[in-house]
Amino acid sequence: MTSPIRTERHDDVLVIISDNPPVNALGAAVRQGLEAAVKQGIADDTIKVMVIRCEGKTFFAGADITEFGKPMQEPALPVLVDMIEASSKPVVAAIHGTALGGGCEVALGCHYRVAVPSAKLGTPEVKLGLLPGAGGTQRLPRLAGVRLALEMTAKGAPIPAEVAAGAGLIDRVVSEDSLAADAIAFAKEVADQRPIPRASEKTVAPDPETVAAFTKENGRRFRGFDAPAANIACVVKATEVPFAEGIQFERQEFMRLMMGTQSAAQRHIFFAERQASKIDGIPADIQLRDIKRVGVIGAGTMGGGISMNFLSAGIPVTIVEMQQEALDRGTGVMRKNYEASATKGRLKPEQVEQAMGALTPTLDFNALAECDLIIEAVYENMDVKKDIFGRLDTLAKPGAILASNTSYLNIDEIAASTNRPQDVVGMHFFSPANVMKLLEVVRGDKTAPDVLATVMALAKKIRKVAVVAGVTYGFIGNRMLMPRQVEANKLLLEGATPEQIDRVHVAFGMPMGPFQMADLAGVDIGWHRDPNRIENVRDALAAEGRWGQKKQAGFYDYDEKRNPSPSPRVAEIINEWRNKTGTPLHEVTDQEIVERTLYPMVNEGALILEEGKAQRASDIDVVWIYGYGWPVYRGGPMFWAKTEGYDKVLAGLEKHGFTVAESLKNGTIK
Ligand code: T1G
Repeated sequence: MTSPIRTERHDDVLVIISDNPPVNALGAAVRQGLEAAVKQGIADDTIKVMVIRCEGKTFFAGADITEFGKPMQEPALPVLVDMIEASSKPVVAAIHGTALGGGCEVALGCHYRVAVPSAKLGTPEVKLGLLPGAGGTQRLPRLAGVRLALEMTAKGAPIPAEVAAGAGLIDRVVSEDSLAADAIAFAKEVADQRPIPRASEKTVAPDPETVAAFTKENGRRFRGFDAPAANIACVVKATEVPFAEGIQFERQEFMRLMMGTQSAAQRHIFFAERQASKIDGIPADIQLRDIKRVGVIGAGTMGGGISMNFLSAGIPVTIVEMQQEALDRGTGVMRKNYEASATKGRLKPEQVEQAMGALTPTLDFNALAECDLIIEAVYENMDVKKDIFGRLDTLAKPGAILASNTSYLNIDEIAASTNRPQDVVGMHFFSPANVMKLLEVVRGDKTAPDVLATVMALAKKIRKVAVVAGVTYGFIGNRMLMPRQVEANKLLLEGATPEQIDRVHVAFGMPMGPFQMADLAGVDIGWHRDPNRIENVRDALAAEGRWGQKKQAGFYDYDEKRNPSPSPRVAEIINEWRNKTGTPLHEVTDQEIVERTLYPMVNEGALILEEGKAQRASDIDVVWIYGYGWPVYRGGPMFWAKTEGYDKVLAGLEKHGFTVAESLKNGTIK
């Protein structure tokens, strides 16, 4: 097998080049090739200096994650980085794309770093439940200081080359299109400079105030995660002990995290997210339809948010409404959202104008005739949607994709109201649609393969994580939400309180529990609006105007700052319904709440898979991580069920009388 590493000589400069697509992951062959090349450079007296650079779209994007959990082949990355740093001849890292994780650590092991302006450096291991395990936690603070090291390791966000240069991590920012030549020129400049700068030989002073401030600022963000604290502890160690001792501590912490369930879960989601974009049975190189202009029907909260995704990606949008007032309100909210991002420095004012400039608001439905993709985002009513798709059928251009943003309704039934069901697909965005990353792409019986592939590819362009769902009521996410809600409502009558059930879900790692979520979304959502027809606790609340946060009263009472507190009136209503339904009281434990609200979701997930309404179990995990706030360190409901143990889940479900999916019974969930 040819090595992914080759070398070139440029006078007395040895250039070591990695070509390991797609992201130059530091797999065994790359490490072995690098080791051999650096040793060659050191041994060759005619070589004065070395440059390490990569072909393709990026510098090393980290250790090869697919090797984790397998026997490690020599040299291990920490050993390789130490060897590069110990070299008696200077080594220059030439960086483009994203120098991430182990790739960033290789660069820190080099004596000098040059980069193109568009390059980024980062140590995102924390997003895999890990920490930089090849000396990054010890070299980074020594080169860039405590604060930046904390930002990069514990939060995992990459930094641009300019910022890295300002922090002393990059010695020169070279021009975008001449990295190879500029790196060689730079190498020649430093070839004879002595002493050779080694990060491990530098020191960094303790800075407890900065550490305390950083930890406090990020308390909420790090809640439930193991890795951030370990990253912080390693950076602190770098300020307290000699390099070798710090490295030992880093190694120990790295192995502890690597063996933990959290990292396994987060690595599962890393690959699950990428797997989700692959559609079974459709070739990866299928011809996609060209989407130059998008039409959106409805300028409400969803329509506006959906439009912003395309405008932010540079795709012009035609947005249609029935009344001028609704149109002005909708486009006004979009501008306000953009301006808010600009105020926070996330957008430049000219980008706001560019995005809003690409928007064509209109009351003329016929303007949609020029669109390549039309997304209907009106309220959930089948007749209204069928009428809209019937009209689109007559005016949309041939080959235009017709999509519905319905959260529940039957896409096949909607498609049947046209003569082009092959062009109809579901695109279920999550509110707020310009923020939430998940997109459920609903594949109808007749949806054409190129329509599905086009929408999945478009999702990447608008920075969404797309998952294919089949036609079933509520698709993947909402269908699994229903058994949870049914059981939560039952548990209220049996003796649990909204606070207890929500506390169990928050302790589990969810951003909020079912009743806090109901109050945020609106207790009146989906309510039949007949105050005389009271069939359950939720109806009783809605009939009393307890519609949630917006009314400062729902399952909780709210103060003017929207802080929730237990509601005596709600306790009364629950009590009334307990008596009305004759539901016996019993002491509800936290474990029972887990067994009756989370296990049924896993069961429903298994049924969805058995019915072929999801391609794979990992897709279900991606839906819950990106659409419903399931804690990523638990890997999603299906992955969690595996770590929990299918037998335990099965026993819990049977104990409470649930009909269990066959695949869960015999442990064959795929
Ligand atoms: N190892 C193995 N495969 C990887 C990989 C990696 N590090 N990074 C990407 N891939 C695969 C990915 O699965 C996909 O495969 C293809 O490459 C393209 O990726 C000791 C322990 C670099 C920003 O966390 O963030 O170093 O689906 O679709 O959108 O301290 O990939 O085509 O079969 O994401 O252009 C730390 C992970 C590792 C960076 C490119 N590094 N990668 O994004 O392409 S831990 C990371 C990314 C570590 C050391 C530790 C992104 C990217 P497939 P893609 P992209």
